[in-house]
Amino acid sequence: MASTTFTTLLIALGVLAALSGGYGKDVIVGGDQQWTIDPTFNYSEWAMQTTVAVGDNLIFKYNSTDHNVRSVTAAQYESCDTTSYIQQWETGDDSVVINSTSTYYFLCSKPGHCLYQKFSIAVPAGSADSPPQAETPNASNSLLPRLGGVLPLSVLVLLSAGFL
Ligand SMILES: [Cu+2]
Repeated sequence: MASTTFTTLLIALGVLAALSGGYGKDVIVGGDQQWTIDPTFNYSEWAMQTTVAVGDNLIFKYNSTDHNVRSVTAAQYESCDTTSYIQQWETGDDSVVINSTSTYYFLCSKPGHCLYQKFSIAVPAGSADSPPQAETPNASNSLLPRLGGVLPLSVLVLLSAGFL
């Protein structure tokens, strides 16, 4: 019985560790709307209501024949300049890793799309290390992807508990 209690404790600790950070969350750009052109959907508003931290992934889902994703400079973003870009994605299911605390600028470079299909998102300094405050608004969204991190950890804990 004592070892069962101990195993349970280990699993609880593992779950706690997985939930408390270290695992970036996946954020689907536009939510259910995904990445498309729709004059009634404001991506800037979506971005303002979305919290991202270093280590998170922005997931762009779209029809790759109709749209693409570009990260651009602030000036290119403001003027919808599509002559150049920092980076481009075009698979239709792209994962963009947030790897620095800065403001990211995204747009679709298909003709005319930038008018509605663009947003900037600020990644606040220190957001990767300040857990509760930055995470609260997305707590329900971030839980599911993180369960992926809990499973392997629990298996590890179970395995090691078997050798005790
Ligand atoms: Cu587009």
